[in-house]
Amino acid sequence: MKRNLFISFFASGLLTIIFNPVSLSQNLQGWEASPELVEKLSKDRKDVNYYEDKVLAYILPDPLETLSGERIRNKREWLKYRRPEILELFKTYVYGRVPRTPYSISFETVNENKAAIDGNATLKQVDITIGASGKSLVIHLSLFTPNTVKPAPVFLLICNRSIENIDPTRNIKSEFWPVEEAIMRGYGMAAFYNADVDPDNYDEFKNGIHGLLDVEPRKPDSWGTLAAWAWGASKCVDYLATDKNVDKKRIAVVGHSRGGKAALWAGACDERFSLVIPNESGCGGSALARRRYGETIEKINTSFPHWFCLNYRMFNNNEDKMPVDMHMLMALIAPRALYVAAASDDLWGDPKGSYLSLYHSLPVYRLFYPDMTLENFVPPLNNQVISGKVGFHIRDGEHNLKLTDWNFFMDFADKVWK
Ligand code: GTR
Repeated sequence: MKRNLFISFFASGLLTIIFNPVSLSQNLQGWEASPELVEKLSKDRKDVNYYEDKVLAYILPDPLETLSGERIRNKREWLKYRRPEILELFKTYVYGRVPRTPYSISFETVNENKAAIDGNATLKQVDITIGASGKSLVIHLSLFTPNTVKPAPVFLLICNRSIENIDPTRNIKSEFWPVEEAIMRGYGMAAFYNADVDPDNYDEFKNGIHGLLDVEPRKPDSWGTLAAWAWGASKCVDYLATDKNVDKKRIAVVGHSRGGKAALWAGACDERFSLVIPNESGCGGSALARRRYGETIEKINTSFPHWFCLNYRMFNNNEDKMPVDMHMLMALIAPRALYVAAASDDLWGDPKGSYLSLYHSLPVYRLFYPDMTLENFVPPLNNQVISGKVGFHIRDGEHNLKLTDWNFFMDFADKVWK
């Protein structure tokens, strides 16, 4: 058996990862990208790397060493010094900072049905109205809670797909938000549509919540659209925490792809989320940027100039200069629960880089739970791995959020929440 990963601590405190290009055999140790798929995708996009052996050696910043070179030795030091420092780095260089503009917030239940889902659930549709600068916007939150479990743990989905995917009437049922299945398992399901908070296009930040709160001229670290969606998820928790049907100690934030990036950032910023689930969130989400595998910072900043703060562009083709990488974003979730999911055909989103982020967040998790361990290779397809407060699966097939993924999320929640 070949080892594909060596980890060594240098005197500088930098965590060094050196990849050996020899591949692991598929079934012996874990998942690897299908060579046929790699060939096919590489033919279509010559400018994108999908070959594992072309991933160059890289050095990850050490989550346990402060910018001034001090070693973090325990959870107290982590929470006091390094966690706030890393959070600031992500605000400054990646997602941007929420402006301090004052705003009003109010909640109105516009529809309530205590006999939803064949009498098994209560549906509430709540308008969350945000007011500022003489303008207002409404986040339409839908919430189903099981009638047999009160208060119920709840999954909040940041919906980045079309609004039919979160149909509160349940005339349209989508695997993207499988309410019926969750209710049967004793979980509540909440969702909001990301565009209620901020439209997903480059509009010079004139619309959505930016149009209300960005009263000062924008700066290189002003928030982008992903941070706006994450903020919207927090406004939903402001409401959920007031609802007697909801167990406010057990609220998860879930997102897929761009919604997954926002979910991860929401989880980092808002400690009221006790479980954070980025599904196939790839570049700017769960995947280590320094691998430059699939989508890269330069590509994402070009295609989606509104997602991140301007400072993030400094790292276009310059990933090694970033003071953070995504393992540090995951570390911000500790000691809370974190579940990372990937899909085998989604090489654009770098499944392996997503798993490695989780793996390299463990030194921080171990400050809280010393026994947590993970293998240093991606688990086999459709196998959930759980260690303490973290979990991972890679599902076979396309880039999507499916019932299979949700079932794994609920299996994980069963363990960490119950
Ligand atoms: C892609 C984008 C990814 C991912 C995806 C999605 O086009 O490059 O980063 O966010 O969209 O949201 O489905």
